Order: sequence, then C-alpha cells, then structure tokens
Amino acid sequence: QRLLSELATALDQGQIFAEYQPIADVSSGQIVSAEALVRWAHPTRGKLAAGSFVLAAEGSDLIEPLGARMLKLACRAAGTWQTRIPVSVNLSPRQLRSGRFVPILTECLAETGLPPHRLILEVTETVFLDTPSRIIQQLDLIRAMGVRLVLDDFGTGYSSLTYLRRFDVDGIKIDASFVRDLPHSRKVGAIVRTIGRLASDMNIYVTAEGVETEEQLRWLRGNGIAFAQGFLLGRPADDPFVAMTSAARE
Ligand code: G
Ligand code: G
Ligand code: MN
Ligand code: NA
Repeated sequence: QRLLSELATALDQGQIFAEYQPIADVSSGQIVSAEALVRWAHPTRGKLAAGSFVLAAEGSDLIEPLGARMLKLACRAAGTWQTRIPVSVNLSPRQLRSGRFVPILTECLAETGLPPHRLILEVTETVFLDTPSRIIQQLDLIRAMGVRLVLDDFGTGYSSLTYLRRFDVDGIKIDASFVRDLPHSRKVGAIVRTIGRLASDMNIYVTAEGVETEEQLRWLRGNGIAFAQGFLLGRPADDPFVAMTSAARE
C-alpha cells in the first residue's frame, strides 16, 4: 500500500524510467532489437529494478499509467536510435482489461512518430487466462496496426501449446529457466531444439532469454535458435548499443 502510493508519486514526479537490453542475432552478433525494462529512481532506495515493484503495480490500477508511461518512453527513445531497430515493451494482462490500451497505443505512435513495425509488445501466457475473447480482439487489433506481438517467458505457462494454436504471434521468447540448463541438460536441449523447430515451421522467430555464457550462445547457434538476450550480450542500460558486449560483436 505504501509502495503503491509512493509509486503513484514517482509517476507524477518522473522517477520512472526505462533501461534497454539488447537482443542479438546469434550468428552475426548484430543487435536486432532491444527490450525496455522499467526502473525507478527511488529518492531513498536508489535505482529499483522491475522485480521490486511491477508485481505490486500489476495488482492495482497503477499498472495502466505505468505501462502507458513505459510505452511512451520506449517509443520516444527508439525514435532517437541511429540504427533503426525495434523496441520491445512488456505488456501486462491487466493493461488490456479496461479497453483503453488500443487508443493509448494509437496515440503514442502518432505522437512519437515511431512506425508500428518498430514496436514489439511482449505478452506473457497469463494474458490469455482471463476474458479471452475481449483480450484476443484487442491483440488482433494491435497486430492489424502492424505492431508485433511476442509470447514472453514461453514454456512456463499452463498450456503453452494451446496458446500457440489459438493465437497469432510473431515470435516467442524461451524462458531463461530453460537456457540456464544449457548445454548440460540433454532433456532441456531436446525441449529447446523442439521449440526452435516448431517456431520455424510456424514461421515465427525465437529468442532465448537469460544467455550468460559463450557455450550457451554456441549451443543456440548450433541448434537453430535465431536470437539471444542476456548478460553475455549486454546488460540493461540507458543505451542498448553501448550495452552490447564485445562477446556479442565478435
Ligand atoms: O528488469 P527486471 O529483471 O527487474 O525485470 C523483471 C520482470 O519484470 C521481467 O519479467 C520483466 O518482464 C518485467 N518487466 C520489466 N519491465 C516491465 C514493464 O515495463 N512492464 C511490465 N508489465 N513488466 C515489466
Ligand atoms: O522476463 P523478462 O525477459 O521480461 O525480463 C528480463 C529480466 O531478466 C530483466 O530484468 C533483466 O535484467 C533480467 N536478465 C536479463 N538477462 C539476464 C541474464 O542473462 N541473466 C539473469 N540472471 N537475468 C537477466
Ligand atoms: Mn520481457
Ligand atoms: Na521473460
């Protein structure tokens, strides 16, 4: 409760900002997009990462203005990048509840001038849990605008394959909990390889999250996973191009 009232103040006072983590092509090492991650410049506790307040915001109405702010910040930032890569923004299921999101998105694109194809929205599988038809309608509208959708944290949900069957997405992000066990676990190797094949058969792209080691990157390269994100490639930073590590550029 205290956190939420502080967060409301933080939004008013401009203490909320975004960092951008690069996503790279595993073969070329080129940066292909960047994910916006919310941060809070807290007056006494310093810089807070998403983990310490997003869940609370998602349990309240604050996720709407917070999500709208992030969208605006990300679209504005992406418009200044010399390399015209897309920016991806996390979308909380609750942002789709009120029906206000599509107008907010439309206005944001108009105001920042960012072309829709340079925006990617990341939704988790939980987005499909409540009130499917209304939610799906909005997601379809969003895609019809030319904004891309990717399924975040893929594989951790309740029925990942059902979601893939029922909803059109442009990509999936394999959850970091799988990547963590690569390349040592044969079981996880089989799962990740199969997700990669599935995606390629469906003509959608795959990003592996949480890539921390060279051997993980090599494994992904050898097993048909197109894109990678993680500390090895770059940490979240104000500028995703500066954040790219030399490992990724080689
Ligand atoms: O940046 P950090 O490691 O703290 O992120 C933790 C989690 O918070 C991640 O799962 C990420 O998807 C989520 N997250 C980060 N930024 C945002 C945001 O702007 N909106 C929402 N809804 N979730 C976010
Ligand atoms: O779930 P989502 O992908 O939206 O959130 C990404 C979060 O994971 C960010 O908060 C980011 O700081 C964190 N993260 C990104 N790359 C790595 C990594 O390689 N290792 C670990 N442990 N965390 C990471
Ligand atoms: Mn994400
Ligand atoms: Na994720």
